[in-house]
Amino acid sequence: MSGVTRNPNFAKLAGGYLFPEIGRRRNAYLAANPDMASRIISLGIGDTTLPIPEHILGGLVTSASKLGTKEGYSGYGAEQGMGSLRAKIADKLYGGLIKDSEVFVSDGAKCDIMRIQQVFGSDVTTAVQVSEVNIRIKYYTHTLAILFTSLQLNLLSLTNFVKTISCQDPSYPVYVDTSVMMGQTGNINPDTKQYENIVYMPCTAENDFFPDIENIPRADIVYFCSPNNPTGAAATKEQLELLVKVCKERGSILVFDAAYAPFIRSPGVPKSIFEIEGAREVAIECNSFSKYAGFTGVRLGWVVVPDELSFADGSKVRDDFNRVMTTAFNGASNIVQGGGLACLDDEGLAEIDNLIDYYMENAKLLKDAMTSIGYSVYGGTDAPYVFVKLPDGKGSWDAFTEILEKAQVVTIPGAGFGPGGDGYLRLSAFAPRDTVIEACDRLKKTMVLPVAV
Ligand code: PL4
Repeated sequence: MSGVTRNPNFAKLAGGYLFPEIGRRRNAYLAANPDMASRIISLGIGDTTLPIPEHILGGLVTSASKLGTKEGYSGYGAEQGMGSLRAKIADKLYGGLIKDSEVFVSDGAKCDIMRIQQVFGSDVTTAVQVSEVNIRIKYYTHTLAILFTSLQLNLLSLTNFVKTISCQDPSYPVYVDTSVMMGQTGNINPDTKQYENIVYMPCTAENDFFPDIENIPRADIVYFCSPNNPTGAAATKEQLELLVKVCKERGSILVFDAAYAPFIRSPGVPKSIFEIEGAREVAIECNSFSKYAGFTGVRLGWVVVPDELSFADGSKVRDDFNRVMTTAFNGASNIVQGGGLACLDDEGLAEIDNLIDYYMENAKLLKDAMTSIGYSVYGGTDAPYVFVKLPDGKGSWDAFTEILEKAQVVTIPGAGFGPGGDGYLRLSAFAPRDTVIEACDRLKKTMVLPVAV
């Protein structure tokens, strides 16, 4: 045992991270039912399954090959990413709405969320209140002795959170879990399953998956993901205009996760928060090639921090993010950035469209299957996730277990994304087509509802 005190924030975390927990339960089921191993179908973790298409793969291969030549070899690169890739992202994906210098290329959106957290810091002040000190003074012949007979320190409501954060409920668990690790929150309330000092913004079928933002308390940092994981809801232009307006009025910073932007097919739905007027003074956007191009294992993402975004003292958020990137990150792999450049060629963008068409056809099959057996189903039109409403009173972890046992299909319980997700199941459309068809068939046989929900 070391003499080092454990970071108390880790003790606040309620259980393990969601996705390994899904894997643990699946493995426990298989350990008890080894004959089912070949039947398992995963509609669980949102991980891409199609191979990387030819042109994009060519970009990866070419940049790897260059490293074997004297002329093509490169070592450490700029921590912010290759100038050519930053420029191409700004041009091809933002059509000039942002500048190259505002793009920070990275190893993925999940890691960026933690790095953004490091910019905000824990900002927790702790005070120790000395409530009672009893001092007795005794006088000896040659000595004045002061004896502390009792010293009582009271730690009463001593944690004063200077910053507050807010996020959609349900949402990708990384926003909440990293906030807890950073010390931005208090403990979890066992009844509500919500952490102290997080403003939860309910997003369910009842409010069409968009929070009543004007009537929700202010927070310093607002996390918002659209198209949303897990609900699959993509916020409209009007909704995002309201979100930006409210953040601006309240002096909040919006962290906008657009990792599923390429799945948006509905006309007029924004793919970036910077399509909204005023967002440059309010928002940071994180994004990723993971779901665009099947780079979940390759690892490439980016963050946009506009020049206009500043802290209360007038200092630029961009400068502090740059400080984190240069100090704690050594740049995305040069091989991978070559793949990113190929993604943004016309041929690469066409290949990305084909990948997304394939996954969206899967989403349609899943949606149709669940609707045909009586469920109310959301998402799946502008996002690769289908969000299924369970019958009233049915917990999402129970439904997860039942489907695993009856159909050998792995899903993700909505409760894993926050208390607002209980009563729903998330189905991922990233599985291979034949397994999606088979999963639909099994779900239709085993999950049929007597009445529609
Ligand atoms: C499992 C809203 C998936 N082990 O790949 P990245 O880091 O560029 O992007 C991760 C990411 C960022 N933002 C949102 C996401 O939904 C994701 C990926 N989420 C899912 O099934 O919900 C993969 C989860 C992976 C993880 O923990 O991220």
